[in-house]
Amino acid sequence: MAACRNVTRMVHCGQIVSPWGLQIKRAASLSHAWCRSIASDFASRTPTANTVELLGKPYISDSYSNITKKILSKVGKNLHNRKHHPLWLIKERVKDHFYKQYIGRFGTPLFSVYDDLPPVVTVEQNFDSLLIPQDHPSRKKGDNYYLNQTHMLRAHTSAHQWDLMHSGLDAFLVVGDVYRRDQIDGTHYPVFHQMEGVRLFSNHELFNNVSGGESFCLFEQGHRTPHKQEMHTMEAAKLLEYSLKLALTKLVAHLFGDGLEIRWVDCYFPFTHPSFEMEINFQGEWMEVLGCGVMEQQLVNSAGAENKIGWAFGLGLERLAMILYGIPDIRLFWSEDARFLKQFHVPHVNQKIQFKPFSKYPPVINDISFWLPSDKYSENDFYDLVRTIGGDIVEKVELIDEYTHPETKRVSHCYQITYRHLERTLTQKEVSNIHHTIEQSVVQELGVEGRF
Ligand code: FA5
Ligand code: MG
Repeated sequence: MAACRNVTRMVHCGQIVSPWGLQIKRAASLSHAWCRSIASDFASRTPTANTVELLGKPYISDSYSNITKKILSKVGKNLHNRKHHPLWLIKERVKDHFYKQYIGRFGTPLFSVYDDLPPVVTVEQNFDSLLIPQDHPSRKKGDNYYLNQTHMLRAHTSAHQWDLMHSGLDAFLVVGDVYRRDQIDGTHYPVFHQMEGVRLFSNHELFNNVSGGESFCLFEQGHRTPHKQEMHTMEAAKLLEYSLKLALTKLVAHLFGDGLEIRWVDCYFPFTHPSFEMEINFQGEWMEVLGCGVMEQQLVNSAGAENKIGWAFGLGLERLAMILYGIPDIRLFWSEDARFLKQFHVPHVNQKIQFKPFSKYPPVINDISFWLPSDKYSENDFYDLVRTIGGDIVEKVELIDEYTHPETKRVSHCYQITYRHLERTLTQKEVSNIHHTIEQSVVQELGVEGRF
């Protein structure tokens, strides 16, 4: 117990924050104009007008298709498999931990690792297989990148859970690039990398797992580690929760060592119950690094593992690497600048690295205001458009003012766009050109009325 206190300080804050709930508030479908432009953008690089070829396979475009060229250009980069890239390093560190910590019956690693499953999945894999209802807001076009009505770029590595369980696996990790239309700031990027972990147990295995290992103070602040005797009477779900939090606490303790401040936040996923997110205190702010939970039995059963129970987690590799190596901005992971990449050329994956930022170049900040259209408007459409035109020189987009006209009831939004190049100083002229293109496009594509 005492040793544990030095490793991490756990706070179960009990507050209900649902990422899926947040999406409910933000989600709205794509405007038709934007959709059309993406489709034509798309068509220009395809063999026939309405087909796109991705990773060697053709997909017929339809009204769902909304993948931009910028996003397409990231598919196949596989940063997590590029030796010495920080995402590769962190993947290897986590793998190393799981290999050493969990040994199977024959002395071989318990968890098998899949890090090259293609990112194109069916809508069924991404949603239906995980019990996500047809009308769930996380399916919205405004939040995802669809190839067409049946195929999409995976929005999470959970898209592979069902298939791997169905193939008979009880313990596995999946690492891959995932794609989401999301807000723009230093910790969100439309393409990022997740690691999924799934572990299934028989009742007997579960009891041995939680009562056999060393005790770890998961439940400070009014909770405590249960005694072995008590475990006999605990419900399987409680034991699973304990086993899950134990595994994840050990992982972050292995990665970060002493002095890390973490907390568990209750949340909601359709495929786990109970569900939690882990947050880590990063430079004075709480940063969410993973989602996890006890797997819904209906899901486990449907994958053919009726005699098993289990837990799963999905962690954001960029977020963990940012904390571990002190990387201040998520865009840096895509940098080809040797001043960035060279810092991760270390002989051993567990070697300590503290990223030394090269000088920070000055930002250029411009605002954009417009009246929203009377019909649907989605902030994610706007963010996607800004990212498509501005690329990685856009550091942050913030809604700084929202105004409703007292008589007409029309709503106006004012966003502040921070432009900053990671490798050089931007000129006001080049930013003005980009900003002007955004102004024009936002009117054409999203049907807003400019207040420029
Ligand atoms: C999920 O994606 C769930 N599939 C996780 C899960 C797996 C739950 C298994 C239960 C069982 P969430 O949307 O919270 O959950 O994303 C997981 C992590 O991905 C986040 O904690 C964060 O670290 C990372 N992440 C999410 N969005 C972004 C983004 N736009 N940019 C960078 N990292 C992100
Ligand atoms: Mg989340």
